[in-house]
Amino acid sequence: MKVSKREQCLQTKRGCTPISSTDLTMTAAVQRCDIQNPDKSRKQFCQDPFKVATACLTAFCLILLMILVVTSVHSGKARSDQDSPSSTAASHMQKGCANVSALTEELQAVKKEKSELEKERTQLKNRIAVLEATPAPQTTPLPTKSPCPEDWKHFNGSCYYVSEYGRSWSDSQTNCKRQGGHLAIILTAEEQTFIWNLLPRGYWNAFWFGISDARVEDDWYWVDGTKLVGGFWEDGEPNNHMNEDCGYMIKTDVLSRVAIKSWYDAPCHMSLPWICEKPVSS
Ligand SMILES: *[C@@H]1O[C@H](CO)[C@@H](O)[C@H](O)[C@H]1NC(C)=O
Ligand SMILES: *[C@@H]1O[C@H](CO)[C@@H](O)[C@H](O)[C@H]1NC(C)=O
Ligand SMILES: [Ca+2]
Repeated sequence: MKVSKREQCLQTKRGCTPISSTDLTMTAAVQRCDIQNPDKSRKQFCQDPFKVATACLTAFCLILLMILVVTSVHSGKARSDQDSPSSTAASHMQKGCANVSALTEELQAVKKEKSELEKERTQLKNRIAVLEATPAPQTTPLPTKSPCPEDWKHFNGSCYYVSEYGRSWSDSQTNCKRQGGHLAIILTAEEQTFIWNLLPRGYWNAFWFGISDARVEDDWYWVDGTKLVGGFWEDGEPNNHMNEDCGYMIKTDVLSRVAIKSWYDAPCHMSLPWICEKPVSS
């Protein structure tokens, strides 16, 4: 329905004067009270429009204040609620950062160690390669390989052999010659001891060696024609007890007997094991 300008004007004139042209709700309220309560409302409401506005504003202000208070309290509470987790999170972050730097340092240390170990590994590999390149036969067979044939023992440039069965002194010498040697010629205590240590112990284990006085009694000569000087005779030997012209040495079960007092003279036809000697690799 269209309200004419005149009618509007009349209504406005009849009612209260509007506070402002924009305050339409107020105008409407004023118009309503005009209709419903023409006397009382008009006096309370419309006669004092400024009071109403003040009340409205005050209420509005109070509401605003309340809203403000409530929101501020809410947000404050929320902030305080958030505060502790956020602060712990921050500390966690700090710790994490510290941990990260610590771990980075550790990682670098590990990397350094790794490179050093790799260096060491390559060095060791090189050493192994060098060792493998050098002829191994030089190192291993030396201790095992004797300059002497099997069953012969080496000492000071000579090889020594102890027979396992008996022959006469001259047959023993023949046997040694056939093997490229002679009955043992013993010139030093060391040589005597070395040979003696090769011999097995027994009740009266006797072994021919290269000495004889068959040509002239009590004139002892080695098989190579050189004259005996000294010797390692047992006390009281040689005694030519039964025309004994050949020399042997004993190694008995008596532990107190010694190598350098082990020579005896005996009949040359006796069958005894013997000791051969020959130079190294002749
Ligand atoms: C770093 O992390 C380890 C576990 O990964 C933890 O035990 C240690 O307490 C942490 N250190 C810091 C400073 O956060
Ligand atoms: C080793 O042999 C040499 C030459 O035959 C000799 O002069 C030396 O006395 C011997 N040494 C020993 C300990 O028998
Ligand atoms: Ca004799």
